[in-house]
Amino acid sequence: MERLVILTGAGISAESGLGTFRDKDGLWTRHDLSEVATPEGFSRNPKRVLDFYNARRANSRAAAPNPAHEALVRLEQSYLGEMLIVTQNVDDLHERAGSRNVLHMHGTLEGALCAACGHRWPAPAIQRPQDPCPACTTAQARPDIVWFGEYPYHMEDIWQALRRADAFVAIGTSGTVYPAAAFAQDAGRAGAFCLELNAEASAVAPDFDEVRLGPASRIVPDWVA
Ligand code: BJW
Repeated sequence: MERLVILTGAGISAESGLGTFRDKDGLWTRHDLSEVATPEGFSRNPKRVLDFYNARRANSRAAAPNPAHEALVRLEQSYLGEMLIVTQNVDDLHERAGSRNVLHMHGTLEGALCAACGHRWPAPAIQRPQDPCPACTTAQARPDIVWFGEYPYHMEDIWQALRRADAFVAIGTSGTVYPAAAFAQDAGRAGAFCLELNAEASAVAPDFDEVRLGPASRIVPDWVA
């Protein structure tokens, strides 16, 4: 049975109107990542971090899947082998398009996490610093997002899938954030054919067997067809 692992990044949701991080006008050009995407930034100023993610959650809820998300649903429905989507994205556009087998390695905007006891629950539209944890009642509710310096989710399952993959495809990711930036090397070393689909060649393009450039809404449906 053929096994396919697809890694997606912010570029696949760009044409749904959700900003990327490192492109011109990307989120990290307007926000200091050490203040909004680290546990230390959250300790210093929880309100600033919650405001940042409340706005991101509202944008995500207002967005709709685009033809690239939809093409991956068609692929999953017709694929005769095993297909896994590993996304770095914290939006839920893959699920809302209809994809079934999706792992969110950097967490999700739709989740809340207690920084004190680790309990998880569905995030309200607006998270506030005084929100109590439903389990331990302390007021340290944060978004269920993996920040810099934190260990991403599902890593054992992801590495196992990469080791067993016949093909690995990365879509719309700059290849600058680890461990995801090393996935093409990991999969290639295990024998997978590696394909990059991106607007511009990523920082790790030499790790791929083939690179196809263009907007995700065009090149992903073209690849799936
Ligand atoms: C289009 C397009 C269109 C545009 N069509 N394409 C070496 C080894 C291991 C770790 C490290 C290491 N060196 C440093 C580290 C630590 C750190 C790290 O990587 N730092 C780098 C900056 C150097 N990593 C971590 O801390 C991670 N944890 C960790 O490493 O734990 C220890 C560990 C070690 C070894 C194994 C396992 C674990 C955690 C990283 C957490 C990242 N968190 C963020 C923010 C939270 C989520 C959120 O708020 O949304 O996640 S950062 C941000 O970057 C976000 C993204 O998921 C992530 C990746 O960004 P992405 O998706 O690639 O977006 P962009 O903007 O960079 O690129 C967009 C791409 O789309 C571009 O290529 C465009 O061309 C393209 N594009 N429009 C197609 N229309």
